[in-house]
Amino acid sequence: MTTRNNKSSGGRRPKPGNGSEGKQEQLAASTADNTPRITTNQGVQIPDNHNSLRAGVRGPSLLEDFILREKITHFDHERIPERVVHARGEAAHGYFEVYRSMSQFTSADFLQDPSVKTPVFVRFSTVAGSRGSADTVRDVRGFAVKFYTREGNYDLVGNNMPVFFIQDAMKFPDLIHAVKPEPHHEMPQAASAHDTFWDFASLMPETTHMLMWAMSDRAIPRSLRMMEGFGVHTFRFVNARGESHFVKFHWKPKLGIHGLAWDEAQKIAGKDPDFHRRDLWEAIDRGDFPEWELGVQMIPQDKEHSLPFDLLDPTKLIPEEMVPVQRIGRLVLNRNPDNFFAETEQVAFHPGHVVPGIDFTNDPLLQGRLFSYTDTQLSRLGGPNFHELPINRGVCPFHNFQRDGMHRQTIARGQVAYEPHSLNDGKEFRIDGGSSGFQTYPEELESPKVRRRSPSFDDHFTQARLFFNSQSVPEKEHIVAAFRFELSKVEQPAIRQRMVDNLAHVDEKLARRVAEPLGINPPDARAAAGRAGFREHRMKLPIEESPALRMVDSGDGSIKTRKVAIIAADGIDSASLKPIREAIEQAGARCKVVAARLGTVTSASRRQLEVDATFANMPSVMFDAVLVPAGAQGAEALAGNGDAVHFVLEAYKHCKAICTIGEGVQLLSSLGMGGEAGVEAAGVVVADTPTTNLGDNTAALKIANDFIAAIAKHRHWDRAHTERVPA
Ligand code: HDD
Repeated sequence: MTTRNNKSSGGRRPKPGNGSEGKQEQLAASTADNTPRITTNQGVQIPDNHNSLRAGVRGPSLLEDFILREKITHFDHERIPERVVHARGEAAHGYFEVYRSMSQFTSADFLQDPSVKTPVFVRFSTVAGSRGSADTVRDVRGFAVKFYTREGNYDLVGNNMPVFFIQDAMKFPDLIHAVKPEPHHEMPQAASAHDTFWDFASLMPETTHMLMWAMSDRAIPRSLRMMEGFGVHTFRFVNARGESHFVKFHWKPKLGIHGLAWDEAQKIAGKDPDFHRRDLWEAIDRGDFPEWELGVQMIPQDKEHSLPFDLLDPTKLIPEEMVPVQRIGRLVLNRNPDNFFAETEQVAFHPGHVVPGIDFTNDPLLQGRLFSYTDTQLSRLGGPNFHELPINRGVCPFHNFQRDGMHRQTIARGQVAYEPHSLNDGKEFRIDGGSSGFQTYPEELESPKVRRRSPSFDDHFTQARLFFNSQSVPEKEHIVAAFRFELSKVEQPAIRQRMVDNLAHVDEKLARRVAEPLGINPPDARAAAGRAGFREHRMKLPIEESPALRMVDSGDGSIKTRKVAIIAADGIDSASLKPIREAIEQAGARCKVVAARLGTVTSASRRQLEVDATFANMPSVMFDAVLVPAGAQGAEALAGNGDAVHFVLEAYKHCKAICTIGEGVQLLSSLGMGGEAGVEAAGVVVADTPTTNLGDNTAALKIANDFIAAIAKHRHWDRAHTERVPA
């Protein structure tokens, strides 16, 4: 192997001058390419990589064979423990730039100068599943950002939901034991729909707010590029004068916040378990760099108690209508990793990796996290020197007197490894305070030690209600359906009952509807109130709804990077298809021609159209929209092909934009509802074949624009008659 310094196998190396090259150059020094020669790890050339050394061609292998021994030994030890949570993940390199100096609020170096681009490495993850589990399971998504700043690494280790299940780190092992596969038979994989999770959740009403999020479409994102991120806890900004503001961090995706249909998510888990990973990789690879804006909600130190809930309680969010989110910078992901293990697997995040100007609060969940993340790397990465791994190294120098340990790489020179000392160059060296470096905010604390929850954390339902009330009608329906699905998988009726009893404190009707198909009694709010752990002091919020908590209508209305399937068969009309395809591609969508088999299809005018995928290898669940071309013979062939019909019907069921041109409408009539129900449904564009041969493609553009508008809505959740389409 030789080290290398440019070409990337997956993504694109950023052009010089974009700011993230400092980290890239550092990584390049540790990066190796394949060469035409192979050697042992000691550099001795290996002449034969097929045969072990043996006593005679049919004799036993010899222990002497150091080449075989080294190869097998290395292989035997290739695996490291997967992360105890967030095991399944994918990551990318990029940069962050601040829009304006935030010096009024924080001295953090990377938030001062808009001309500075700070390199970042971002890892997304699911929480409960193992490393090989499917991407589209119902779960929280991790959103961890490592900023390689000039003053040290800063990690913002957040999720795609702004609250958490529990209030105190003491309960984290219990929560995770409950959600992970059950210990006796290790089922189910990557799913919360089982007894132990809901047993725990129903006995811990503080989970209620987060459960509402986890049952919403936020838990089944369409793409990692289309989800929000949150720091969850309240952190602290501290400026150069030592003044503090409480701060909540948000990541706002440029492409909007979009979810999958649950049936779609489940099918994708089988059809393409790497759906999110692939989507992220491919987008970056073709130059569609994902972007988020960093938002902050800030509250001055002396206004700590001005809100009707406790800022230290991680089961609460600050509604944006109460404290607006200020967008202060931009995150761009522009390069795929070169090696999954070396980068994505070995990256070690830690909420305790902070830089001067950012500090913690006393949130008891955060406080526990500050211990856990270094600790877990010790068993995961095999010792205390994981900061020396290329992906974890800062871009600024580091120096201290920590020494040795497994896999130490730095060769620290000199006689002294302690402080104070005088033996280095004869001068006395001593660190004894001072105003530079990381200064902990000197918060005053005077209270007795107690092992008790603050009463200000007691209200477990008001914000859960706010979340539910804030959803659009289809989003509420999805929450009801998700609760029903999950609880229907719970074998113990008592657990189902306890859960719906709790839900009655969020919304009576929600609880009743969830309970209906579950074979249990109607919800009993009073029973819930009588149970241990139940608290409801009902904070007074100045708002009843927070529109910012909805997903519908988010984003900039563009269709950039949406995937459109053009389904095809011999005899389609390629002339009318061409301008429509061009228009939607120009608007940023990515089209693929899908047919019964690979190769080409022949249009009615004898043109050859390249086929990108088949109905079997890229079913409708891999796309956001479907375009059915005109052409009598083509439409007939498609309507006679069960896979093609299923493709369109499934897209219809999953509320995706559908456009049929001319005779292509035949596929919709297969809905079997008689009449025009499908044709008139929301998000379905039915167009006559435009007469492009007259050189006037105004009609084609009108069809394209209608289709673009339908795709931009992402999914038409209020579409009628979807229940008539078999899943
Ligand atoms: Fe955690 C990983 C996010 C609570 C203990 N956590 C981990 C990752 C993310 C989060 C995104 C994956 C990082 C990566 O990609 O490598 N965790 C959160 C959020 C929490 C949270 C947003 C609540 C607001 N976590 C939490 C608690 C504890 C942990 C309360 C323990 C007391 N988390 C861990 C861990 C992990 C981890 C065991 C597993 C792998 C790792 O740290 O590096 O230490």
